[in-house]
Amino acid sequence: TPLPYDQLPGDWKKGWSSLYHFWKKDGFKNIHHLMVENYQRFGPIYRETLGTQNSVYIQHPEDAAALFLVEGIHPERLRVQPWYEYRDFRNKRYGVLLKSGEEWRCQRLMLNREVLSVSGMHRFLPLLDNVGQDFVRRVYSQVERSGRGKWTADLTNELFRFALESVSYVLYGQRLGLLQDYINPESQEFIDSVTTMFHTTSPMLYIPPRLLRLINSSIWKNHVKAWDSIFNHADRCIQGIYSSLRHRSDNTYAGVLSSLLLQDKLPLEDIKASITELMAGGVDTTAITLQWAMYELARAPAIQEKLRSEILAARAASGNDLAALLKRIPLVKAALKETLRLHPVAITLQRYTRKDTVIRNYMIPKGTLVQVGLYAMGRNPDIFTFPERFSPARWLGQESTHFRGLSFGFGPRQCLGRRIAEMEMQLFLVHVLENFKIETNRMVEVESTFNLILFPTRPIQLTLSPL
Ligand code: HEM
Ligand code: 2DC
Repeated sequence: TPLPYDQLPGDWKKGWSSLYHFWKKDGFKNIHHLMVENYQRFGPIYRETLGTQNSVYIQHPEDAAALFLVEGIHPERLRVQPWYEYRDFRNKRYGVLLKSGEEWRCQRLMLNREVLSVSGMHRFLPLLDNVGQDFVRRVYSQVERSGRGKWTADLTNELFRFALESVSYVLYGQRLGLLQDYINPESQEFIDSVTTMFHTTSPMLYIPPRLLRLINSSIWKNHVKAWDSIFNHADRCIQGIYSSLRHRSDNTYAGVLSSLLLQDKLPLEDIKASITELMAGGVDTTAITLQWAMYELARAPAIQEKLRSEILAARAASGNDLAALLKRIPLVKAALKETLRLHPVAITLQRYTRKDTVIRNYMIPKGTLVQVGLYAMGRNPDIFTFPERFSPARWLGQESTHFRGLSFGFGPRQCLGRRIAEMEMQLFLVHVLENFKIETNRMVEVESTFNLILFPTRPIQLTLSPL
């Protein structure tokens, strides 16, 4: 018989003192490292209470499988309270990110058809290819300008611009022009606001935002300011498309938003809410992942060369047929999975259990928040052999991959932007590796810090030289 819930390992009885210790250890920034420590102390399953938030933590693939087996058809994640609080404060609709129940499911299924399905994907492939080509063009012009035959820089903001250009093109069917020298200051403000929004969210995970709102603390004020700017900019983009829709005569694909408006099945305010979430969700996530991918490939030149030969062969065999090209680059796809294993965007996946569930022989009551420690899983030597090694081939060989590639989540509530992200990142690597060698100072190790998603602790200098 399973052991009772109260016998789970962990310091869960000391809710508030845990929060205090957490704060003293600078846990807000290091939550992912503290999780690795906790697993070493308590084992593969433990319970923790931080302030008022009680969760069970797991990290083994088979335990994750057991959790997702009981997620039901309306799965729910941990509620990121400040995001709800902002929308309530400004009287805005929730998009699919924040909705729950039947309304979530219904709208999510509509959106899946546009952005997650295979047919949806084929429609935006050429758009993302175009943006990838423009990035390459921009690098060549920077190389030229440097007068040194190569370009060395912290590419963070360049990649933010690339990512926003990509996702906007898919959503609105129009280019923002962010890969030129002069860019619209509003777009830069949008980029900066998304980063600020993430940074100001993490401290509010454990301190009720309602309280911070009452005392008008600066963290809450900056959070509101960031969302205001995100919503204003998205609104202007949406309005532009909305008013030009009547003048459209041809029926070529004009992006996700037009397609949703023309179908006329979702309320306009709901479309706006979800499009805004997609636009904001499409910047830091892929930009940071691409930065890590280039960092890892720069530190492993032999692997970089293998990817390049794979790409050149795929190009030779498929020419400009993008779908055919993408079928021939398994190692590039594996390199992105491997990047996300070591540098996940989301440090955990979370679900509320829908019924009493046995995990690791403990009885977990219905309604418990269970978190899968993705960062810890990715670096656990019992789960991945030589986890510190960047080795894309591990995804293609004998090693088990069962419930190990969870970077985009799982099941009906998995990442809605997954296909956009994957296509965007694959095509980016295809174009960059076809044209440039990526290098970095291999002595410099970069760690990550938690600001809701994981960011590099310091700027990463990369050098791109034409082949
Ligand atoms: C949700 C990861 C890029 C939009 C999620 C979740 C994860 C994730 C782990 C939670 C899934 C779950 O609970 O099972 C990533 C990673 C990305 C990425 C690793 C890139 C490397 C994007 C992009 C967009 C996006 C580009 C928008 C275009 C969303 C949205 C949700 C979500 C809207 C919420 C879906 C829902 O609740 O129904 N993402 N994401 N993500 N992501 Fe992403
Ligand atoms: C953060 O303890 C740590 O994809 C918390 O594109 C648990 C948690 C809950 C939800 C996760 C969040 C973490 C990380 C960021 C995620 C988010 C769900 C969606 C969001 C993973 C792990 C993200 C980045 C979306 C954001 C869209 C937004 C900008 C509108």
